[in-house]
Amino acid sequence: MAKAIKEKTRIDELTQKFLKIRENALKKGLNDQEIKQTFLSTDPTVENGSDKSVQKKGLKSQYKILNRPLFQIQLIVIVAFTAIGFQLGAKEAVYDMVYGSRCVIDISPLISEMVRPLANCKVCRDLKAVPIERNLSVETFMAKYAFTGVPVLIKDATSNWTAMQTFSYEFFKDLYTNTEGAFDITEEECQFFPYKTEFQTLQEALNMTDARVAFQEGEKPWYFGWSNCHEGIAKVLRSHYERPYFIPKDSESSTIDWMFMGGSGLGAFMHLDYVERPSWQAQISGKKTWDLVPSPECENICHSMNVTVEKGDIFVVDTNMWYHATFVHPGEISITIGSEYD
Ligand SMILES: O=C(O)CCC(=O)C(=O)O
Ligand SMILES: [Fe+2]
Repeated sequence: MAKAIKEKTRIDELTQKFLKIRENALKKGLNDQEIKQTFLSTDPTVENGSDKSVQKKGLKSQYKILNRPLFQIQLIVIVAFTAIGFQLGAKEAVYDMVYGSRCVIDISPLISEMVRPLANCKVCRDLKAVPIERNLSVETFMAKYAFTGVPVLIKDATSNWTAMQTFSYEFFKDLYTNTEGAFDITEEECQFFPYKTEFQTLQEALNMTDARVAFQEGEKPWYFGWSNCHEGIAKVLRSHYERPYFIPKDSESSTIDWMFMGGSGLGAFMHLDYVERPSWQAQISGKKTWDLVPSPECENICHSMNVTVEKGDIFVVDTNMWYHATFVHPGEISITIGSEYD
């Protein structure tokens, strides 16, 4: 127990130090995109976020950054802390504690936070509410939302999906239990977010007592999320939903589906993700409110907003650009499925 407390204190210290370093780096005017490129690759075609032209421009100066003494010192400190973190086995703990967010880049999330590309605050300067659309055309979606960083709620967008009648806790439980290797691959290659539960794996989460599943009195609440990377499961899931009608047919969509499921109250706590692309999320059941907060570099320019997503709606948001938290409304259990697009 004492060891665990000591370790937690060390992780806390480590976290604080990392966050401080990043704050200082930003204050000193370092460009996140440059730092990211320096860290992540020597491949200047690696892009992240929505405004690709801006990022390409930023790449020119990426090599200069290595000559900055401040950056050299920071680089050493970061690498040292990361090494300590990994040695302590703290990667996962730090990850859960600070972020619990989606991440496809296999590096410490603390580094992710330090090297996150700066958002283009112009896109949200005049935005006071999340736009709501119906019958959204592909052209309008592409022009106004797809890669601009402006979130959008599309009403009644899932009407012909059989997911609406099919997805439930029992459906996922049966699907995973009856598909060989599904739980194993989820544990090894996908992500599982326990949020306000004690579960460590999807298998545990899909093995609750009936009383808890039904939120009976005295039972602990639950809300969790996971990604699917099992081909067979993906096939089944995709037989129940389609690419949202407003996303162009030739857009490259991720093969990974994300599901979030649970009862009323806080869903995901406020966080920012480190995924390569913007996402859509369809509300299959229940009602959920998203709180959106601009990233720190935009906080004096852009406004925080919230939007309530009802059954049948699809919400599109760049989760790399907007801090987000979710709250499930009382009533029907909330079930969502989503993915990324390009
Ligand atoms: O649906 C939720 O509760 C959280 C979703 C989320 O964090 C995401 O899609 O990035
Ligand atoms: Fe997220």
